[in-house]
Amino acid sequence: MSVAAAHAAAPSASVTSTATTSGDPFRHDWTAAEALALFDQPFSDLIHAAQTVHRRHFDPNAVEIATLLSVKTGGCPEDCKYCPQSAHYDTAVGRERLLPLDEVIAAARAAKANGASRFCMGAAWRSPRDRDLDAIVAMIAAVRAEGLETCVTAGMLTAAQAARLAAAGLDFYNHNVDTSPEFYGAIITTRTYQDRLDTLGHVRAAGIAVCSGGIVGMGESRRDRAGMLVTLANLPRHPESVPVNRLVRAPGTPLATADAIDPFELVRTIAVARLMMPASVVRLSAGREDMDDGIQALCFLAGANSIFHGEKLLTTPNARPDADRVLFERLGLTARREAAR
Ligand code: SAM
Ligand code: DTB
Ligand code: SF4
Repeated sequence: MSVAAAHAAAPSASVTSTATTSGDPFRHDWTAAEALALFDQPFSDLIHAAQTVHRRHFDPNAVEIATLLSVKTGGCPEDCKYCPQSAHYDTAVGRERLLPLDEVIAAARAAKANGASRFCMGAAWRSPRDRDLDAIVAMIAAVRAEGLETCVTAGMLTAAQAARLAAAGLDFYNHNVDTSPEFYGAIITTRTYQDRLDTLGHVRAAGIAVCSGGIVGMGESRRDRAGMLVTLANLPRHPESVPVNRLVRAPGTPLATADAIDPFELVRTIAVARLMMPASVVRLSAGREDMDDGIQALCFLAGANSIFHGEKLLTTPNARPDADRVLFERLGLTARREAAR
């Protein structure tokens, strides 16, 4: 199906309606077959279509720079098979304490000095306890005071917890659906897909911008990648940010020896995300450490317009900052400054 056809297609009678209540101009009634048809196009057609849509909504040469900091590392009770922070697996990551506020502020200053506009704080929790939130609220205030957008990812939230984070001024909450509903059970058993959707609903209802995406390269099929994007695009509003992570195969995790995904399939996933969620910021997220510049350039061409910049992701190495600077120069990319909402 061409993009024009995909965008013009009337909702099929068989579609379970998840149509928008927000009145935005975008589709929220995608079927898996439609998403798969986008993936199945010849590569050049797909990239051309995605770049065309990208240009309607964004400066194609501007890429948002976000920096990650793990504020509470390791010892997580969840069993996410990809994650080096899960207490279920014997990995190089140990359980650490919650970072003190002054260390968070120092990291935020360094991130800003290195060009970041967004500072994302991650905690290896199933869900935060209320006293954990006290610390997170203080971090949000301090990072905002440094002139950075704030993002937190700390597991499942109740409606009341989301409201508390909103009152603290949090800009974004990251909570990924990770994969399709069908494949999810092969990756995580300690919380359900619906749990994730419930948290996203609480975040949205609280007025915090939603950051939600997933991981490719976990052994899922193309249909699962399409299904993940259908879940995200059929939310009542598209997430403002959509991270697409390429699995970091962390030693000790059950996915340490997963087959590497074809890099063109990552590019296709970004392109289809761009087509289905035209105005969302799509982040080429984890997995850039050993990604060659040509593939990264194709990801930007396909509509990716955000990256994590800095030595480290949460616990694993990121692409080297000096390599990012050279890549931006070679491609004529600039840092995207405006807020994503
Ligand atoms: N504990 C919280 C949660 O899972 O909601 C927040 C932190 S968790 C590390 C955030 C996200 O990082 C996960 O949902 C997953 O999508 C991504 N992630 C974790 N380990 C990864 C890996 N090895 N490769 C790629 N992405 C990964
Ligand atoms: C997201 O989608 N990717 C980031 C962020 N949200 C929190 C995390 C990537 C983690 C990669 C493995 C690690 O460094 O532990
Ligand atoms: Fe815990 Fe998050 Fe890692 Fe899952 S992804 S094990 S919830 S830190």
